[in-house]
Amino acid sequence: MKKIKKLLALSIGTVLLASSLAGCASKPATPEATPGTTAEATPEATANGEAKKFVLIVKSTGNPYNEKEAEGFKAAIEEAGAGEVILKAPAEPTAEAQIQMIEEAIAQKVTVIALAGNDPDALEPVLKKAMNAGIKVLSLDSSVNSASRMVHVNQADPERIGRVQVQAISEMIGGKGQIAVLSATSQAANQNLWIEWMQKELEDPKYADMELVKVAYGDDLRDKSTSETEALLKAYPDLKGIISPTTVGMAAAGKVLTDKGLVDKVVLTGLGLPSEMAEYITNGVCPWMYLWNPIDVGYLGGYAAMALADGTITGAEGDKFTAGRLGEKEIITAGDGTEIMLGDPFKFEPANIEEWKSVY
Ligand code: RAM
Repeated sequence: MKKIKKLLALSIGTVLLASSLAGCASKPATPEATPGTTAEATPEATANGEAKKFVLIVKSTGNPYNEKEAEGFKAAIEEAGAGEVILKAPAEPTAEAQIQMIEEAIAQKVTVIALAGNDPDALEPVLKKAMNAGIKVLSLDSSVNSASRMVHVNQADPERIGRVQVQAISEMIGGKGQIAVLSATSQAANQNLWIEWMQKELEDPKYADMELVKVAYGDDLRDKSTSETEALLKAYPDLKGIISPTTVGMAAAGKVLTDKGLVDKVVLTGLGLPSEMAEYITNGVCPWMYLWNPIDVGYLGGYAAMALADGTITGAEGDKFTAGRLGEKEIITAGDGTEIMLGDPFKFEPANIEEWKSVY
């Protein structure tokens, strides 16, 4: 049996308690055995006798974060024996590419479409078409607008995710100097929301000596994220720090700063994948960073998909379901829609990065 480690399920209460002192959970739970290793159950069938089909469309290919998310989604559906899993990833992180995949899923008469949206609004017509055809739709990781889905699976509180990254960089640079943000695409709902919270945090007078000079977009593409980092360094020779709220941007910026020998001159923090960032946490380019478990984002999405498919939940506030090893989850209202919250971001630093780099 394939041996992939996973996060021990933590109750939200435990995480919040652990995080209340540090602003974020400082120590992730201990890694343990594989998700989805329970004996395979027989797939459930729909009323017409066909196996239920669960589609996951991630943002794009070539991003290990998305692969981990897909791994968790697949593990959830398979351990419950709920039906067929169809994993899709467009070559580019665009709405157009996802629209085409959603049209295909509608034609295949799938049971559920789960997706990390590449645009909050552009997918609305095609996702409404899917829901009108009886397909259950949910977003995870990156939300689509509330008219386009029944519920959203949120990795962590966007306000905390945004604010904690500014607090971190301020501590790293002594509260003084120019900073920049290296984001994913300009349409990504998750990054855009986190950046809004960063900007709100920066309004606090305690950051009066810090200046956000630019938000650059690497589009979650390695090459573009690399060239955008280089462009930032060139345009702002006094730059003191980069916040990258995307795992792709983090890894690219970590490499650029390392290759240019900028350790201790320009610091990096943000949302990084331990497997990609261990090197840069160890060499000091990134003193510490944050993330949640992307396998769990997918796994929770998988259980939410099954609960929508069998009618346990409709996406309404107060609906409850059991998400496998993550335990009971309740749907809450957030903004003008509803969502299911995974937990709180973890802090990764020299003391725990070795333990986590082989997990995700
Ligand atoms: C990238 C993607 C993903 C985001 C993480 C933090 O992998 O943009 O959507 O949640 O970074």
